[in-house]
Amino acid sequence: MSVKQKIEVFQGDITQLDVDAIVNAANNSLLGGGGVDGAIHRAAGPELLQECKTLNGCETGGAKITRGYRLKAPWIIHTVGPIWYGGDEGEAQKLTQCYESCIQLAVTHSISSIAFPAISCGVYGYPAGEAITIALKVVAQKLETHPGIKRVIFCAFSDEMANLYSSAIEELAG
Ligand code: AR6
Repeated sequence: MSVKQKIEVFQGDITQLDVDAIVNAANNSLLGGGGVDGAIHRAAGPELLQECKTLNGCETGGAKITRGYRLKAPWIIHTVGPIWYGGDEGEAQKLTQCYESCIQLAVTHSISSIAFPAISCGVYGYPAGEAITIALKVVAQKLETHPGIKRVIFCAFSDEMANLYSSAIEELAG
């Protein structure tokens, strides 16, 4: 199976997905927030916050894993994307690290299917096109070296995001 065949787009609510792990676009506290973070905490239930309180937060670009509780997904990988300050503050490097950190945790937990939201593309203001280019590049590279990951879903909330993901996937080789 080619890398391209392992990647798909889903438009809708990430909390509904039946995958081994969904990724949360969290903040440094890991104690919840708005956007996709709020949706994940609501859907997973209060046990998630209890576990998150034991994690001591997470640095930007890093990732930490918890159980999925009431979600279909048994795991949640929480990562913290960079806030967009215009592009000269290492945003691209930090966003790259987010995807790398998530894939690394997926590998160590034998996770074979994973869904990503558009990390940093909401409240944190990262330009969507640039963020999606980074997401696709890092994930495609990592899939080459980690064959245990069989399926990656990019979860778009809007039509516009879904179209951006689809075009970026189209451009992948193979
Ligand atoms: N399913 C999939 N995608 C979603 C969902 C959902 N249920 N809800 C929103 N999105 P954001 P960030 C999309 O703001 O920019 C939180 O308060 C949304 O349309 O959730 O990384 C955290 O606690 C957008 O495309 O995350 C942090 O403080 C994408 O998810 C801060 O926001 C990410 O938007 C993180 O900001």
